[in-house]
Amino acid sequence: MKPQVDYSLYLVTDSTAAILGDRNLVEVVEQALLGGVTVVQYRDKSNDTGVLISTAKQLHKICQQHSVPLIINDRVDVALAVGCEGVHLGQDDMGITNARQILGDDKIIGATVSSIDEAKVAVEAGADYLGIGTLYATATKKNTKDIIGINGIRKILYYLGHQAGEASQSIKTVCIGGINASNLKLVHHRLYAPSSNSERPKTIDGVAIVSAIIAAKDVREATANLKSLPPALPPFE
Ligand code: TZP
Ligand code: MG
Repeated sequence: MKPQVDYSLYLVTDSTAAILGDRNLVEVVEQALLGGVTVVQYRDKSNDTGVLISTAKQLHKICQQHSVPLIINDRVDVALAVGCEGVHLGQDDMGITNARQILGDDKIIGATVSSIDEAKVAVEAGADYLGIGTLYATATKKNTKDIIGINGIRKILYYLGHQAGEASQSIKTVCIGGINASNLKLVHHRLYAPSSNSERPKTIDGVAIVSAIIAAKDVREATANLKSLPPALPPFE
C-alpha cells in the first residue's frame, strides 16, 4: 500500500562541495532526520550508478529507522534497486506514465512543475505530489528556467483547487527554491496557512529545502528550528 506521507518539511539532498563540504551525506541526513524532516529526496547528479545505489541503500536504512520515506531524484532504476518509497521526476526525466508502469501503484511519484500546463500534465499522468518552483532564485540550482515567485505558485494552486476531479483535489504539493529560516514564515503565510477563503481552496502541503538544511553548521538544530517556525501572521485571505 502507498504510504501516507507528511510533506511538511521535505529535505532534498545535495552532495556538491559547495553545500555538503567535506562532510558525509549519510551522517548529515541522519542529523536532519533527528531534527525532524518528514521526507528525504536523494538528489545526486553523479552518473555513477554503483555509488548512487550504495548511498541510497544507506539513506534508506536510516530513513526507515525514522519512518520517513526516501524518494530518489531522476533515477527510477535506482529506486527499484533500493526498494525505497518513490521517485521524483523533472520535465526532462522519464515520463510519469512510464515510471508508474515500472514502479506500480504503491510507490510515490513526484513531479517538478513550473506552470499550470506542466501541473495539468502531471496530475493527469497520476503523480502523487508536485514540487512547484522555483519559488526564489537560489545558488543551489543555477539553471532553473523559471523563477515563478509566490504568485506563480498561487496561480498553480488556484488552478488545482478549481479543477473538477479527484486527482487535482487530492494531489499533494510542496514548493521549492530559496526557502530558509528567514523567509519561511512569509512562505507559510502566503501559501500554507489554512484558509476558509473559497477563492483559495488549495494550499501547499509543505516546503522542500536543500541548502538551509544541508549546508547548515548544525544540521539538527537548523532543521528543528525550521520545523518550529509557526506562521508569523494570520492566514492570508
Ligand atoms: N529545484 C528547484 S530549486 C531547487 C531545486 C532542486 C534547489 C533548491 O535549493 P535551496 O538550497 O533550498 O534553495
Ligand atoms: Mg530531474
